[in-house]
Amino acid sequence: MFTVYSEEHALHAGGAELSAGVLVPCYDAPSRAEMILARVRSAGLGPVVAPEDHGRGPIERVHSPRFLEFLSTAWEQWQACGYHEAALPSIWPGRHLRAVEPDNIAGKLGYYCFDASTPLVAGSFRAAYAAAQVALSAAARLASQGARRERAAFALCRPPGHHAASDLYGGYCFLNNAAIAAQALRDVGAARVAVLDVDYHHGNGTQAIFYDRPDVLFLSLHGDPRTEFPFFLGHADERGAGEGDGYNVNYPLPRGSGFGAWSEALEDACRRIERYAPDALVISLGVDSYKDDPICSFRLESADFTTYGRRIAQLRRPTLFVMEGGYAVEQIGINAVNVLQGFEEA
Ligand code: OKP
Ligand code: ZN
Repeated sequence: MFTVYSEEHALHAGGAELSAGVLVPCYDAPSRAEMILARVRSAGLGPVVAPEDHGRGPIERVHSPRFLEFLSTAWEQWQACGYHEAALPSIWPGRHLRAVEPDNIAGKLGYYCFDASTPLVAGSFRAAYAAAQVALSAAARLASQGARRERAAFALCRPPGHHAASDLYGGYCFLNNAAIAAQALRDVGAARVAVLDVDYHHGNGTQAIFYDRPDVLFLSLHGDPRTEFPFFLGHADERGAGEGDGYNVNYPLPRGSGFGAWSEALEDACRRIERYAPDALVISLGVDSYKDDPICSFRLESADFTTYGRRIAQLRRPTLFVMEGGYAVEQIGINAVNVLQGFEEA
């Protein structure tokens, strides 16, 4: 399987996130991507290539121009106020307030960012832009005609993307790599695309982006938002809206769920994907469902990742794997590559 990887992910680093009332080193550290890359190489998964630059056009198909303008200039605005530490919001337009975009950067951060775990530093936008290009370049491999066409590709993205909506970032995510790739696949001729999100956390951004559309089916297995981040989306009764009614499927699972409950939900998701018969499948591949993940509670073993990779392959669709979360850094490469190897051996 082809892997697309950009070293520019490392430009997003050095921040701290607010956790349990204190600033702690970011869980989304550059070492995550480096560990996955090392495993891709040592396992002999296949060639590793750098992304091509597809420009801002395909990103603008998903994210609003104002949001992109904000993200690409936020660091300069922050610095102009005399701040040197990573930019984090500390106020939000919560209930009973008015979500009108302020002029001041401190207000803008709360307007465009939904949590205090996503620091923005000098290189954050460039890293996020590179991750989007990684996803687009991997998607292009599935869509290309002739000898370059692949059955599957791995977009080794960092920072992740599935929490980012059209004009909102957070949850370590700035640009929604999986959504940008899914839209790009639509734009080159796929009539229907399914996005299956297996990250521990609900893919609230991806859900929001495609919520009213029947041409992109979104399915997500995740920790129940009643107890798990991102708390404010991901319930089972969110089924899509308008023409998109019936094309959003959530599987909230209780804290501490093991592979039994998890793979039952996956089986239901796979049957729905089969019925939908998409022209392409995008997997939001978070491996934070692993038993030793420091911020998650599911109990998957490393071997379970191979097992479910095999099941995804049985869908027999052109498949794009887009890296999302996973914070047990020592095991992250093994778990991610196990999914890809399981897929390849099926
Ligand atoms: C991103 B992805 C822990 C708080 C965690 C953010 C979690 C983001 C997960 N101190 N808050 O879905 O893996
Ligand atoms: Zn996650």
